[in-house]
This record gives sequence, structure tokens and C-alpha cells, in this order.
Amino acid sequence: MTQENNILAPKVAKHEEVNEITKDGAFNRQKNRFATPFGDQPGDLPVEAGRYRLLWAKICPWAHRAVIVRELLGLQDVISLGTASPVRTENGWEFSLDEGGVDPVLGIRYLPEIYAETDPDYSGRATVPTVVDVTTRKVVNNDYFRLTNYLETAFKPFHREGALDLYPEVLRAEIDAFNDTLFHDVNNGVYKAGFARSQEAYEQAYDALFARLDQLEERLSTQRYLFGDKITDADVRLYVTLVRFDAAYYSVFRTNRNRIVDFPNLWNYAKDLYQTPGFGDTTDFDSIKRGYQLGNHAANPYQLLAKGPDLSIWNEPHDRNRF
Ligand SMILES: N[C@@H](CCC(=O)N[C@@H](CS)C(=O)NCC(=O)O)C(=O)O
Repeated sequence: MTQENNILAPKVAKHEEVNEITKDGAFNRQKNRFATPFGDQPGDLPVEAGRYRLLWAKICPWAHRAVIVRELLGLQDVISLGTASPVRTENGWEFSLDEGGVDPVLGIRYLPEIYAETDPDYSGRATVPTVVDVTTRKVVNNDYFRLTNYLETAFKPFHREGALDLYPEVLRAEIDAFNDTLFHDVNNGVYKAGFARSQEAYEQAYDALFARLDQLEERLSTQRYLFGDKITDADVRLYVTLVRFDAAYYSVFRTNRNRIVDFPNLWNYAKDLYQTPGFGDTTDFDSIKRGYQLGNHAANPYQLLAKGPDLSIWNEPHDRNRF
């Protein structure tokens, strides 16, 4: 069914319409519209158990990182989770995995419905992750960049006893600076390559991406994780891109200088995280492959799903215990 003849479907904004393609053909991601922080300052979103619902799709790296942090910190009973189908439809993310095809808590079929309910004038893309306040039925936050930090700080009173400190105060400035570079060159770097509309913009993104991966390969030659011997927020951010790389970005986004399995340290580091509770158990390779290959990221008119690569190797032993 097309958007035009489906009167129930909300309007779905495209990259062109939200002005995310610059004159030289580069992809320039939209700003988040719902960016009020969680906290206890006036105007903040109040931190309460059972009040918020996190909406995600298993394909999406930005949403996946919030889901990993929710698991690592033991916030599963504090923030509920709604899961959209990994293949985004022309009407937006769809809750077709749920009974009756609607999210069981919000009763919506498509994600743009809750954006329209919250702000009828919203003209950006309706994205995951989205946090909805279930008491008001309003989208309160879609700040994919800061969301994990709110879970790590504002939601601290609800963390599981003995949970990791993913964002230690003494490292925050360093982690922020690291995450910023990681975002530009790696997390969003793959999208800049994949969504480029000019050869020059694509090659620029490709070069920056692999230069940064080479640097990370080096950094991980002397320590188990990015900031030493403990997992931090930065590791979650790097993991979500690494775990999608060989199965999706390498071919769909043409980031094919080499695969992650070709970098000894990055590959063993990625396997180490995959085998850590919270990471591999929230990673769904089938959704990742379908989402990128069959969604509208890819020109795939016959909707063929690539058979490879062999993903069972993610369960093979890693060498990171040596640190
Ligand atoms: N909120 C950010 C990042 C989150 C994001 O892009 N999520 C993707 C999935 S990985 C999405 O929901 N895309 C919906 C769309 O493009 O319409 C943005 O607006 O760019």
C-alpha cells in the first residue's frame, strides 16, 4: 500500500524533506527534537520507575546502545521496552511483531503516530530510540546521543546492586571527547558513507572511518577495553557499530576496505563484548541483516537476503583474557 492511498498512515519524513543532504552530497543528520534531559533540576524529565517506555528496533545501532545499557545496569523493570519490526516500512517503524500489530502499551501501529500525537507540527523523521512517557502518552526524548548517559547518571538510584559504573565521573570528560570523535568517524561515519550522494562525500567518510578504525586497533592492542580494564559507555558505542559491520555496512554502505574480522584486536574485542551478558543477547543478526538489506537503505529491488557471512564465529573464543 502506498502512503497516498493509506489514509490511516501518518506522513513519514524523508532525508530530502528534513534537509539532511548538503549541496556537496554529504549526509548531515537531523538534530534531535526531544532533548529534555532526565534529572532533578527544574524542567528536567522526572526520574521514576515504570513511567517511561523505550521504543527500539533491533536493526538500529543508536537504539541498541540504550538497550544494552538498560541491561547492563539492570533497568529492565524500571523502563519498559517496545520493539518495532527491523524492516522500516514506508509508513515508518511498525509494531508488527506484537499481537494485533500494535504496541501493547501504547496501542500504536506505527511510530510516527506517537510523534504526531505529541506534536502535530513535527516534521522531522520519527526515529528510534524514542522514549515515551506512558502517563502522558507523549514522546519526551529521542536524544540518541545522550540517552545512555541519562540511564547511567540520572537513573542511578534504580541501578542493580553492584552494576558497573559505565560513566565514571573521573573519566567523563575523556569519554565525552572520545565518543564525539567516535560518532563522527565511526558510528555516523558508516551512515555518511552509505547515504552519500557524491563520490567525494563517500570517499571522505570511508577514509575517515578506516583511519579511525586503524587507530582503535592500535589502542586495543594494550588494554582489554577502550578505557582500561572496565567496560564503559564508549565500549557500548563502539560495539554497536562493530557488530553490524561485516553483516551490513561492509556491503550495503560500501565500507569495504576490510572487514572487522580482519583486524585482530578489534575482532577479538568485539567477540569479547558479544559474549558478555547484555551485548550478544540483545544482538539479533537476522534483524540486522534484514533491516539494512531489505529496508530502503539498500537498492534491492528483488528483496534478496545475502546468505553470508557466517555469524556463528562470534561465539568462538577470543584472546582478550590476556590483559
Ligand atoms: N534520532 C537520530 C538518530 C536515530 C536514527 O536515525 N534512527 C534510525 C534507525 S537506526 C531511524 O529511526 N530512522 C527513521 C527514519 O529514517 O525515518 C536521528 O534523527 O537521526
